Amino acid sequence: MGEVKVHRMWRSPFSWRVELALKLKGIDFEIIDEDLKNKSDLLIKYNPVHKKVPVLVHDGKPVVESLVILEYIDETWKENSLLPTDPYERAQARFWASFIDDKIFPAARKAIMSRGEDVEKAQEEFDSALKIFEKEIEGKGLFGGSKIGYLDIAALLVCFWIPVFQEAVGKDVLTREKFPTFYAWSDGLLGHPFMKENLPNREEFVASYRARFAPST
Ligand SMILES: N[C@@H](CCC(=O)N[C@@H](CS)C(=O)NCC(=O)O)C(=O)O
Repeated sequence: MGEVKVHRMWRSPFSWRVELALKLKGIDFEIIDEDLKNKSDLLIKYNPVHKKVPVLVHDGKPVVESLVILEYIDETWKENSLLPTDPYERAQARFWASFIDDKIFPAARKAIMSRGEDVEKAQEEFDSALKIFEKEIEGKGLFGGSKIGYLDIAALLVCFWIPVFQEAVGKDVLTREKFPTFYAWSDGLLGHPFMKENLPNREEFVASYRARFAPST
């Protein structure tokens, strides 16, 4: 198995992806908490391009970018596979994971954080990205079938973190009224026994995000 370390920040949703994937695989790992306001020399050495968490260090070798790390984990430890075996389905999973990271999450962040004239435009961008995703998940269960897969882990960014983030900031961007199909799917994922056991405590998360992001009024 070798030595496995994860440089992370507790509040980072991208870090949680890596921790959850390792737990699904039953891999023991050491957590190294990073202070992102004062990054460690090791973090900068391991991730000189982006200088971000998470970084997985396997036997001294760093792997960066959460989606790349998920694939590395899946290829290194074969038990409980995360990606589908079929090449077309694998390609689809990668496509939707990138869509979540490149379109849905930035649009949500913008919609939650923006003020004034930008609010409406940001919300429209988010709505249209989420409607596209809703079409993909409509009537479906977990992407991993009966178990959690790569895209389920990637999608936690939308299912868990966006609702937490919006609650902390006090701005409803992703509501049950507007996106019932999404929430029906998301409730299934968050209600999975593995997620219930391993996701961080929601209230602690809201409090932490509130302290970090809520407007100081
Ligand atoms: N695309 C990256 C995003 C990672 C990311 O944004 N990490 C944040 C914490 S959530 C970070 O390290 N930020 C530090 C910085 O921007 O200086 C991934 O998937 O790993």
